Amino acid sequence: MTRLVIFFVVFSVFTNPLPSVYVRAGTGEAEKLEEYMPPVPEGKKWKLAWSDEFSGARIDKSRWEVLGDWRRRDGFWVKEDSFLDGKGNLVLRTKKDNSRYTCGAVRTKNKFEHKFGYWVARCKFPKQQGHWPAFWLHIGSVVRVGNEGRDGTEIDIMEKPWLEDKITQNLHWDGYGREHKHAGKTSTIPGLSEGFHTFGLLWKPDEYVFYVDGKVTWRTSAGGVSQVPEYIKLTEEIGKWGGDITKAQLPDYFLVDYVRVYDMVEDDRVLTERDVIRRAASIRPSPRQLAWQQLEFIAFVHFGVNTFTGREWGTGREDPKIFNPEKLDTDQWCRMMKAAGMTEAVLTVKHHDGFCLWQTRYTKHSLASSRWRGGKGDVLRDLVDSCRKYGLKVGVYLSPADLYQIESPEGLYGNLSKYSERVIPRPVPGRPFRDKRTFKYFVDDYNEYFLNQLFELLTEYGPIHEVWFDGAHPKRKGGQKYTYAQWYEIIRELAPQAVIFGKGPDVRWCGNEGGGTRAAEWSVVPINAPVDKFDWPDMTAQDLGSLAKLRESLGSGGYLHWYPAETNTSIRHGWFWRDEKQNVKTAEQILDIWYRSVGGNTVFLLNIPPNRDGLFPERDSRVLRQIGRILHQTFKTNLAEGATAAASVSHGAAFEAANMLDGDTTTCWIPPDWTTQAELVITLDEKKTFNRVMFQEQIRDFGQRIVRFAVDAEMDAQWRQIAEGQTVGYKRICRTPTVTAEKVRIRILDSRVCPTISNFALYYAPPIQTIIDN
Ligand code: FUL
Repeated sequence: MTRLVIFFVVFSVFTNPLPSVYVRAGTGEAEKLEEYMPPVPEGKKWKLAWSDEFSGARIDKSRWEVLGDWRRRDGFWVKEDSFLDGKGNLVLRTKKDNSRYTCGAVRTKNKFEHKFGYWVARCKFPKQQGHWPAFWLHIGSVVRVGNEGRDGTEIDIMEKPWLEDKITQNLHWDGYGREHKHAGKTSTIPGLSEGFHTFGLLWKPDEYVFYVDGKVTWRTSAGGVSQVPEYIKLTEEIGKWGGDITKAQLPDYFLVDYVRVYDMVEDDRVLTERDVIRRAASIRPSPRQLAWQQLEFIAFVHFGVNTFTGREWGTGREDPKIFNPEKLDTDQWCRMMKAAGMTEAVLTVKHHDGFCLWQTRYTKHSLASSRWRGGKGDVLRDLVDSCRKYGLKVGVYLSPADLYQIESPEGLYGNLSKYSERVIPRPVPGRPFRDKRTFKYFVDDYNEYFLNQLFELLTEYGPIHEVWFDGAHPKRKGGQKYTYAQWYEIIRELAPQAVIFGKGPDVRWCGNEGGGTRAAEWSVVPINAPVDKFDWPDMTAQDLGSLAKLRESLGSGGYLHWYPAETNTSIRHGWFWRDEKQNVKTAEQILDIWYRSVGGNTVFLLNIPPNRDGLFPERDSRVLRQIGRILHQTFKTNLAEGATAAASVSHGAAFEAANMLDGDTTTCWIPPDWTTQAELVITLDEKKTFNRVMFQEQIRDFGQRIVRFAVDAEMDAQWRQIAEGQTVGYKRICRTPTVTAEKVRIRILDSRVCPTISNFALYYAPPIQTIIDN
């Protein structure tokens, strides 16, 4: 920051609050705060023009240029001193590097240059002398002499060279030489040196208004007010103005939670109904979400020390010696999963008790300390090998909650360790990694532990397709925070194919553990912050995605996100095997959930807990075999094979009704836009008897659109309704009375923009008992 002679410095303790308009805003951490916005004239509103919430794992190079490495005043700007902490903050570090003093600085030059509006940053100050943080605007034309500051002014929204509760705000124009002009004001604000504070500038064509924490500190038109776009600088600088750096205890940190720039715009834009509908219909799954959805029916395996104690939640104080599944046979698990028609297995590699089911390098609290196979066994390795053999995908449940790390004296959870830059994976003597990639993260001990474990799981066990983050917390300690942005980043790097479930952006928990499903299951839901800023709370309400919900959210600055549901429940009463008195659901009960979940636009994750031998118990296995047989009997023959289809209306030759019968789920029937109702008649090659009607939307390219439908069968030359329902999405399966007909009709009663159907089939499900008895 340029700092020459300060001509007139006015000291004041400020007390002049303005009438304020408040909007809700997120911060780097889960905490919410009310953000001050300057009042706007009637008919105007603030619109976000640019921002960075610093919520990722790395500085966004499309927004910022990181400065360095070069000399700056009495120190150096070096790139490594500017980074994100994974908790939503930009960190500008000041450190001593041998004999040099170094610090961080970033700017938006050539990336974001803008004029007028409201500019605000939320910052937390360093604690040591000899250097100073600043939030300022700059442009090359500041050096132009003449025309005063109108052709470019350095605008210092905040500089704090002092350790006291005092900042200074300044303007510099007409260069930095003999013609240099300056105006400034210093304000004392009690409490400023602690915690986060906001520093704002309202830049109008004829005036600057400076704010601290939403209160005006200075109003001025000095220099005539810059009329040209300028860029943002966030910097640390080392020099005597800040005191004696040799007396500072380093490193020291300047944190910035966000920078936001708002424009004042006309407030005439009310979202029309069509705007909302069009937005909703434009949201589509990512390729990994689509691949996950196509898995349909997947297995959950809760296994660990709880299996041996009979507890649902362990304590973290279990002796690893109790883990001894002598007959463990993951081939048997996989045979049963395959028999049931499942496609993936998600194992609790670490449940809340913290005991690890793989050969981790990072804790003793694992099967390496058990008697099982002399401490050499690896449940995840066995499972991965079996899954590969049986053609199943693999997922890992890695519990963020960790009671062993909370309870044990050397535990890392909430141990108040300092955040610092660490290399993932941390090398462990004698246990080299084949994968030589490394990552640097600014983390504390527990987050480092978690990232190290993710590294092991995602590089040493072949492709992992789902990473399951549970939201439950039996206990908390030390205000432990999770650096989710870093977790997500390392997962994306190491397992780009994997969806992140639960506390993460890809797959939503259905909201209950009993196999409950929604009549209307929307995969497009509103979130009240951008994806990289949202904290993924559990969504348990019945109505998540109706048009009313979307409108409400969009109207208050929200976003729409493709966030499909996974229905999870256990075949047993409880997630872990307890004993053989434990209730096991019947095939009929499981199939009921299967129809509502797989046939209701969700993926069904069914838990089967192995017993103390390490086997799926016989009672559970029998049910799995029955389910598989029933599903096979029902779905082996598509009775609509050889049928023809006609639509009341189609959007040209590429989107004819025949597409829904061609066995290709990427081709589909579509009517013209804003045809929200339509009829499709499917004529079978002969009369058929059926009781299941299945159809799918083409979600890959067109998202989810159907709001309400009915299905009719033609009997005695009359259409009779046999089913009705709400959403379709990836798949809808209607269980209908058993009817014999040659023609079936789908009536789309309401849809967003227009419906699509990519696939249609009819099946006959024989009475369950006849299959079970055979
Ligand atoms: C919950 C956990 O607390 C249970 O123990 C179980 O793992 C279930 C699937 O998720 O939140």
